[in-house]
Amino acid sequence: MSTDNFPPLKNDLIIRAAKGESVERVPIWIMRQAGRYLPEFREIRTKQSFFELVQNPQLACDVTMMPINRFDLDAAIIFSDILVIPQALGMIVEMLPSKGPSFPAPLIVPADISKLNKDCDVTKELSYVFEAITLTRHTLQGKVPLIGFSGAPWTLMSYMIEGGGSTTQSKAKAWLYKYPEESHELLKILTNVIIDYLVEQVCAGAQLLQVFESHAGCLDHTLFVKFALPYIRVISKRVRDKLKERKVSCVPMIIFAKDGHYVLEELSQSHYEVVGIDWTIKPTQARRICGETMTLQGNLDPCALYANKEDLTKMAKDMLQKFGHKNYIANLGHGIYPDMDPENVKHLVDQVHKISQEMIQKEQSN
Ligand code: 1CP
Repeated sequence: MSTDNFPPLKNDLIIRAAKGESVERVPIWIMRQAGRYLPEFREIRTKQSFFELVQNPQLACDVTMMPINRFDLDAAIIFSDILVIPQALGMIVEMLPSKGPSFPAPLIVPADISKLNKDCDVTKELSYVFEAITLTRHTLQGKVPLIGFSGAPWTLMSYMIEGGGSTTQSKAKAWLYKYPEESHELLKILTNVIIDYLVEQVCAGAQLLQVFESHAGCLDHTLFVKFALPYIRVISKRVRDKLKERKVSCVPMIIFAKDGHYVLEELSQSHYEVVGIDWTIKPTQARRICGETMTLQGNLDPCALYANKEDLTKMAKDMLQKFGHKNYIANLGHGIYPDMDPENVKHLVDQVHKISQEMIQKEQSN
């Protein structure tokens, strides 16, 4: 499938917001918008395993389109997972029902790094993601932009050592204290793969990129500045340089460090167009730290979707007033949960549009 005849983009609100340009209404998308809260996703999952969906470009495209067909969202995000990178490096990752991702053979000691296929050919190993992106760009017919993504190095390293989800990340953190040099070696391997992966996603048709540092909350400022931030910065710089070399236009990049309230200032100076804000951060504080000209994304508590519609409307309005409609992309402060009502997602999306449009019109008439 060709990458040089994509249909023209009809809704570029999120791209304009990311670049700090004016918008008629605030764009909104929802982290984990394609997933288990949708009955059509649960239906397809009765027939296919999670990674069968991810690895089949047509099915990954179909799942990506599910929330787009239902709601007036302003972006699609390619259906995949951050753990495809450890898979490309040769690790086995299984998705266990009610447990989530699991690595039967995690990294235990630094010598295990040598088992990784560190010179893996990303173009080949993850070709199914790039095919899914190209197919989805055509299927979207320019309705909304398509977001590509990757996990950040520290978050991927912690999964590879913990072997799955963990509340403390203590095994992975032990590496940072016991084996700092080898930790840097692993983080560098991941960074190189992530850079190639993001560049290829843009070449395949991704129109924005989000980097997920989901495990920022387990680090302190010193560890984050030493083991996470330098790699986050190298990624944004090298992705831009490599795209330039390939004569491909760069796309806006979003950094989302969950629970990274203690490094917001550093993140806002890391050459990403957008900083994602989790729900624990006061919007006014995020604005003060990151500055008025930085585009912020977030940060409604995902559990607000359990509220009744009237309260949800009030919370959407409050969020818009606090962030302001300029330099802003509405989203949850983390991913949506499986037991949430799709009707409330629709309500939130529509209310963000309605309220922000009124705010903008009112300001223009003054
Ligand atoms: O059983 C199932 O059907 C699997 C559920 C599921 C889904 C739908 C997982 C397992 N991943 C996904 C898709 C996914 N993962 C997307 C799709 C696009 C969309 O947003 O709609 C994205 C962007 C991700 C990214 C992802 N995977 C992150 C970063 C975002 C975040 O939540 O911080 C993380 C940490 C993962 C790992 C992962 N994959 C799946 C689960 C349950 C988890 C989290 C496990 C844990 O550590 O608690």
